[in-house]
Amino acid sequence: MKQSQYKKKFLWYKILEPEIDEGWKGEFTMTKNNLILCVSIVLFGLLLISCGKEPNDIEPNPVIPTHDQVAYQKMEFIGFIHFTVNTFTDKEWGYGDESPEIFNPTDFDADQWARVAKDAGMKQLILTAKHHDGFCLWPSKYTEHSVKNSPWKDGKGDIVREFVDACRRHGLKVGMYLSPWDRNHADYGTRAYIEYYRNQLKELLTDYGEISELWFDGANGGTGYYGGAKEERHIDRTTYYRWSETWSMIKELQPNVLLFSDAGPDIRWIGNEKGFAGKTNWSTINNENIVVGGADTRYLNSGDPDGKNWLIPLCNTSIRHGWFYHEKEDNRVKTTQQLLDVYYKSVGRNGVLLLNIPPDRRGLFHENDIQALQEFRSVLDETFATNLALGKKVDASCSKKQHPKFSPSNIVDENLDSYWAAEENIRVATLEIDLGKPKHFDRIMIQEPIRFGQRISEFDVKGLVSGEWIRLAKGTTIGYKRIFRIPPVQAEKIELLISQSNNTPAISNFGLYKSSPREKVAQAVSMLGDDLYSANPPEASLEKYSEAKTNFEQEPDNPEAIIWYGRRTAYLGKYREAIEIYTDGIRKHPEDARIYRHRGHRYISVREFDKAIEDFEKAATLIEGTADEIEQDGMPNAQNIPVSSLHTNIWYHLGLAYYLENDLENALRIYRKGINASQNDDMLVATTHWLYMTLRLLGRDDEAKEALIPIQAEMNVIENTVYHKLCLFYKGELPLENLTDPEFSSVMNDAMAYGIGNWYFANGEKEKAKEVFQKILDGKSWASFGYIAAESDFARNFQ
Ligand code: FUL
Repeated sequence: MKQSQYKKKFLWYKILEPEIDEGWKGEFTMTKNNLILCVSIVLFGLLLISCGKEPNDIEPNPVIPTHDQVAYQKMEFIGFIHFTVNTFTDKEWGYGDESPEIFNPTDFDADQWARVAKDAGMKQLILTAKHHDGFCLWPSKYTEHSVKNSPWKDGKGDIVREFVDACRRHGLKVGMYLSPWDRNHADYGTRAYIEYYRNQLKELLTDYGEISELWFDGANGGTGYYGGAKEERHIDRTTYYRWSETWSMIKELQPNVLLFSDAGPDIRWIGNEKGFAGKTNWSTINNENIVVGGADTRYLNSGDPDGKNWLIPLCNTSIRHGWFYHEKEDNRVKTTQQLLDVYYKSVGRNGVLLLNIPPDRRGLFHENDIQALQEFRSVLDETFATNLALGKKVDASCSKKQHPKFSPSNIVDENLDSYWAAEENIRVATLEIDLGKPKHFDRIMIQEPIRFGQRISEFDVKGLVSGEWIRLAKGTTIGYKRIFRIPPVQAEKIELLISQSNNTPAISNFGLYKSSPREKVAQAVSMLGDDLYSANPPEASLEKYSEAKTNFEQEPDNPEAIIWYGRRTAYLGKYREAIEIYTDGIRKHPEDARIYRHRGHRYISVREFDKAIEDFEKAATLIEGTADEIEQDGMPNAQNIPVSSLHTNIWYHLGLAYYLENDLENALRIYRKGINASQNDDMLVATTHWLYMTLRLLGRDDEAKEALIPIQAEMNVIENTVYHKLCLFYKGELPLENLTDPEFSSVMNDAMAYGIGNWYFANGEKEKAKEVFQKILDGKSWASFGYIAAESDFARNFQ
């Protein structure tokens, strides 16, 4: 029974009460009706006794959030506004000598900020009342370095006031960023500055109504104007600011304000400016030894299961590359997909997302930023519109006291206050949701009732798919909210298996969703800064993938099954997932060179060349002294004859990874090994082609020529005809016109085009090379080696 129904029952009793009293007041005769009434009263009394009063909540953990912290976490999404003289100087960090004269927004409108933020779903805005340059957006009486000496509104304006008023009009909470580092102030570095800083805090906390958050940044870059001294001033981060005194002073002025810094005391930095929380993310942490501006960012990123302090993990990032507005970034606003990615890695990992939108020189959010925000919001709303688990039947391995207050069905009522809890002293439990019939979904959302602390540290989600239970997700922490993006699946039952927790496990909500068709997952970011998405795979690849997946599920420890599952996943364009499959495989078979070789290949696809090199070097050590073996082809050639082997593939891809990193000496060393290991003409022409180009780029033209000697027009090349032709062209045995063959697939064309472009480049014809590379980049096959090489060269030479 749901908690709400349970409550209704007690209400009913209360309604009955006065009527019963009325009955006793009147003259009593034992009529049939009265008898029924008496019996009912007795029975009802017995029922009440048997029910007892509502049981207490579960025992809270030793470390729990305050009421205000829970409310803060529930906001989920808030906004940051970086606005100051930097907006007008095109800088990220002002030196501190900027004249207030330059601060003059032409069309300032704080209502526009608040309106856009509100529509995007933000619940609070934080403004840089003062950034590192020291310029104050309010007319502070403690400095002349402020709006009061700017031409804006003839020095009579107050950005902070207008900001606060606009937020209140739109129902947004207000936060302030007051940079501790002040590159303008003459006293920075002395005790007098701390006095100044505290006075400014007092102004902000007394003159502008309720402030919900104060943001204490940890940056100190040393140099600055410092009242004209123009020198470098470093402070001792552990002692200089005397934070605990400042924080106590603040809490006296406004007890409910929440304080952010690396060390809290209420909200902590997540440790990076991408806005990504760790997959394991505890809200608990030990802040005693955290130094503001000098923290271990990995510790901040994951929190600490043994932490004695509850600090809300705050994930801050900017919608643009910089924190302040720069016109040159107008077309580099984060895309909807990038914003969604940030959302899933922040809110979806027990964090609060703080997204910065920098106003431009008009004093307005730029149109491109607004558009990105609006689309982001609408996609998110679409994805989470329908919870497929809502109201479904839920069973649990056990529920505390078998009482409705802890009923498993509370997890599918979308009510954050109700929750399911296991029996006391139980740490391992299972919840099963019956969806009634198979449902399509690709997002899983889980929430813990964090007011009792964060408890769960290991869990699995399984789905009953075509009669078989398969794992859909696996995680460590949950916290306030955990969201998984999984490959689309159709399941009719779901199991949440909690295998580790530090106290009685409890869940407040569970949701399943089908993402908006406008959501995509970027597989990689190109070297030119673009998100790379995979196209929809053909039906045939999906079928083969399903087969490989089934095989893997039947034999999850079989290395062949792992490799094929990874390969088939990669053929769908899901390189990230493939990498995870191999990573899991490496955990099971750390000495199997093949799995490193395949993972390395996919690291190349997603532009993580360092990791690729590491994998191939490891594979190379593992194959030392072993006999080579033929590798089956995932996409067989016309004659269905596999042409590559494990050893040659390791050399070939390792050489390529070095080549892409422009580490040509190492590429050369490896390609020579590849040539030695080649046992057929296909591998020989392919490796020779890359070897030749490497030598040309190194300016070793004679050796390059020599490398081509074994390549003849008559060879038994089955698959790598492109490389064969290119080598003949390099040799001067085939004219350029004969190279472009319309029958080649685009992947092959990229390889061909890259060879030609690079040949131009090595010959000093840079413009022609650039043109060819650009053509490749205009195409869509971003995972082909020709494309990746063109991208790498283009980024290095022409950007
Ligand atoms: C950093 C600062 O240095 C940046 O300018 C920005 O304010 C960011 C939010 O914090 O530490």
